[in-house]
Amino acid sequence: MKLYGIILMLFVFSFAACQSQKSGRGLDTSEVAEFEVSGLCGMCKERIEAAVRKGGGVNDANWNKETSMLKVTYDISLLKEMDLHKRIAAAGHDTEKVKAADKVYENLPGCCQHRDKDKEKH
Ligand SMILES: [Cu+2]
Repeated sequence: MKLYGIILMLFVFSFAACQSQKSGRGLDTSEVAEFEVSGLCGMCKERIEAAVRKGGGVNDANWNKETSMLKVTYDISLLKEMDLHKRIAAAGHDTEKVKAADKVYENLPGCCQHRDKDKEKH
């Protein structure tokens, strides 16, 4: 009975070792998040992608101007999805979950002011 237990444990350990080898570098903690971020032009794209990378933990970021969808590959051992939203909002862009502060938003170049423009017609 004891021998059976030892064999079972050996089996479990070798299975775990095999699993961690598969991912290449130990436990794989990369995760992909995809959500909507307001923006208008190529400058917005650069700003959004730079903002989400700022501070590290992000391996890849790509914002699509046509669909307004941002796809981010990030390390879940370092960041939560909400952190991504906060970083983008801090740069003046609204996301599905976090809105940018008005002060930051108003400092964006005119062509990047993605909210309702009617209230500020010159
Ligand atoms: Cu822009």
